[in-house]
Amino acid sequence: MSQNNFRMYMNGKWVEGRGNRRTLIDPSTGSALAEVAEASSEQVHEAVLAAKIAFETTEWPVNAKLRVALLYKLADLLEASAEEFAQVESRNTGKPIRESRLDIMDSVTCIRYYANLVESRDVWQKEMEDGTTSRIHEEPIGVCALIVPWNFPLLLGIWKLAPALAAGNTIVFKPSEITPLSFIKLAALIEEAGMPDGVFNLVLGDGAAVGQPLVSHESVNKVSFTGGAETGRRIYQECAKTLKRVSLELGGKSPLIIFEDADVEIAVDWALFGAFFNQGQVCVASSRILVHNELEQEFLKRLSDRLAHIRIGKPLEEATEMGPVISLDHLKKIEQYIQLGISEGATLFTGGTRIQGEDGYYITPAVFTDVNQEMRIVQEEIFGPVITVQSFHDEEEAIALANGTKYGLAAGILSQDIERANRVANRVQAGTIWINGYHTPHVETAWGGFKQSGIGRELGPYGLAAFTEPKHINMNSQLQKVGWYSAT
Ligand code: TXE
Repeated sequence: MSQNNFRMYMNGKWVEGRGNRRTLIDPSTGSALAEVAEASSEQVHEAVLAAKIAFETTEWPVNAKLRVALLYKLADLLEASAEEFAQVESRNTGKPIRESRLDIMDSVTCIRYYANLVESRDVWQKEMEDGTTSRIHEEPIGVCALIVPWNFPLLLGIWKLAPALAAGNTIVFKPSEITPLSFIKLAALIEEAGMPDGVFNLVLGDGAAVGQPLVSHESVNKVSFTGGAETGRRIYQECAKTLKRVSLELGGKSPLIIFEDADVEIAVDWALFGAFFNQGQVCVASSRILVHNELEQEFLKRLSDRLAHIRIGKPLEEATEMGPVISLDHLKKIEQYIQLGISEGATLFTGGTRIQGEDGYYITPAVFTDVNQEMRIVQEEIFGPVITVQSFHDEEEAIALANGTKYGLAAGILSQDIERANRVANRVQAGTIWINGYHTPHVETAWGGFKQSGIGRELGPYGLAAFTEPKHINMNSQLQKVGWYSAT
């Protein structure tokens, strides 16, 4: 790794943080991975200032060709070092290497998508009934603060960075304080791609010392945040003070509905994938399984057989199917939820125990049965390998259970009756619904939540719109009198 590794990138230079020092931990061993120097609040201010000056004085906001060329170059550079990035991501987060590889390739695809979208976008224009012409320019917003969590450090960052840059904004980027390594590495590629100074700035640090001064800075025009619901609410309030534009992606409690005509083997396969990908630390994880009562017993039996064979292991080993969770604090939080479920009267059907002799943050996938809709383990996001299984008798009950939380991020429906699946999809309140599938985020579409899962959408044209100000220009080609008031 280069000497730039654990530094920040601001105004085209690598700088040493003057704030807190943090030891990053390898979640698969519990031992130190790296030392990072984080930003002081003064350095946050310097980063915002650099972004503001770059927005006001460079050609970045007005030269789409320059932006498109740079994004294509960045995608090529990232693709060329994909395996290195995957290894860094797995070391820092604990996710199995095969999952990190997917994240990196999805990141490359996303950067290319937004380069192409901007390259092929025309200005909307129309002759109006009154003889004037209207056109709409999509202008960048200005300085954008992008704040991301630890579960998909590179990919969730790219979902914001690629459209924000493509639209012509300048950026102050803050990764999670516990998983900054892949974005530090990406900053080196951004530099290599030839980014003008000040357009992209990387600050390191936690929410209190760095996130808060960033979000409240008067020169930040837009905040795009992915993370916990509580933090999201706090950021929304802070942004209201200066009417900053805000996008929030805040997680969920997503249902997977399994109808009686589904093949049990296939249903279990999707349930495992939906619930335990990335150790269940996924905003759209299918943490609530809703299964038709005729199928419930067979489903549970097959589920526990399959769970017993999941290969839990070291993130960099090719055979590993599940790694550790992100941190000791998070492991304890998951365990507290498991205790809560038991004290609420649910049955811990299987799993939920630490692996003996392991210093890493490993826990076996947990399944709760005998749950009801009011329990906190059904209502609250646990964000780990813990699922609840509820049964239903008919379509109406399935829809009521699916919609019965404050969240509305995603849902899955498994059925051979496509007409019914579409009917149910129309009534489930969620930003993404997979019929006979789960998890795949198609970059051309939309990603985000109904209800308290957030505000706004990422990906597709929606992701670009989140970083633009539409400007309507109406033009009369001749200067004529309006003639509204009587002549004297
Ligand atoms: O998230 P935080 P945490 C959920 C999940 C998890 C819980 C807490 O349930 O258990 O949130 O996780 C930055 N101003 N999700 O504590 O605090 C912080 O430094 C500005 C769901 O890790 O929301 C980090 O970069 N920034 C979620 C980012 O916000 C602040 C993914 C996320 O951290 C800040 C992750 C502040 N005041 C957790 N406080 C999803 N939607 O997928 C913190 N940050």
